[in-house]
Amino acid sequence: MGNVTVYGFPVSTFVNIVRLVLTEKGVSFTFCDLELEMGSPRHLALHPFNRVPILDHDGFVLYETSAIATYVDQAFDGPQLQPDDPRERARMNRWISALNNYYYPYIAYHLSHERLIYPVLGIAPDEKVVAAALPKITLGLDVMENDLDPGRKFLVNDRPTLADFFMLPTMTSLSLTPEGQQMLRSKPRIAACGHGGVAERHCRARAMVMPHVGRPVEHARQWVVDHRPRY
Ligand SMILES: N[C@@H](CCC(=O)N[C@@H](CS)C(=O)NCC(=O)O)C(=O)O
Repeated sequence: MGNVTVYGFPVSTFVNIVRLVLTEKGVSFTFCDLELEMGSPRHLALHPFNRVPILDHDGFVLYETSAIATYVDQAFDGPQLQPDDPRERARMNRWISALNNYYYPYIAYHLSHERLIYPVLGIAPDEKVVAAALPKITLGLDVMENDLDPGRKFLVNDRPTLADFFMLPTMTSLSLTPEGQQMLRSKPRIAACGHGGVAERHCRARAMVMPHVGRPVEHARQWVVDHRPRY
C-alpha cells in the first residue's frame, strides 16, 4: 500500500472528498493540516494554484480532486468506485462535473461561507450573495431529486461510486445552513439516500466536518477579497 499523506485543511469540501474515498477504499493515510501554512512556499511547492487537497503516495505528489480520486480508485485494492459500464461511468462523471461547476460554487462559496465560515471570523454575511445563490441551489436540488429513482440509495447505480463521495461533503455543508435545512425538507428522495449518497457515509462526512464548525478558518479572510462575488 505504501505511505499516503493528504494535505489540506480539515473543513475543506474537496479535502473531505479525498478522505472519504480513501476511507471507502480501506487505505490508511496521514492527514497534514495546512491551515496555518496556506499560501506558504511549502504549500505552493505542493500545489501551484494555492488550493487543497494534495495527495502524496510514496513520493508521487498529485493535486486536483478528480485526478486524486480516480488515481486512488485505480491504485489501491478495495471496492471499485468507477463503474465499468460506459453509460454509468458517464453519469458518474457528469455528477462530478456538475458538483464542481454548479453545486460546490453556490452551496460552498456562496452560501456556506457566508453562513458558517465568515461570521466566525467576525465578517458579516453578504445577504446579496446568499440571495443570488439560493435559486441556483434550488435548481441543483430539483435536478438531483428528479434524477433519483425512489429507493435508490446512490447517485448512479446500486453501489457507491465516486459521484457519491464528490457530492457528500457539499451536501453536508448545505445541511448545516438554515436555508439548506429548509430546502432539503421538500426533497424526500435526497433525504432518503442520505443527501446525495448514503446515510452511513453521510454520517462519516458529517463526523469530519462537525468538529470544525464554529472554529475560525483564518485564511478564509482572503476569500472575501479573492472569491466573494460582488453584486
Ligand atoms: N479544482 C480543485 C479545487 C480545490 C479547491 O477549491 N479547494 C478549496 C478548499 S475546498 C481551497 O483550496 N480553498 C483555499 C483557497 O481558495 O484559498 C480540486 O478539484 O481539487
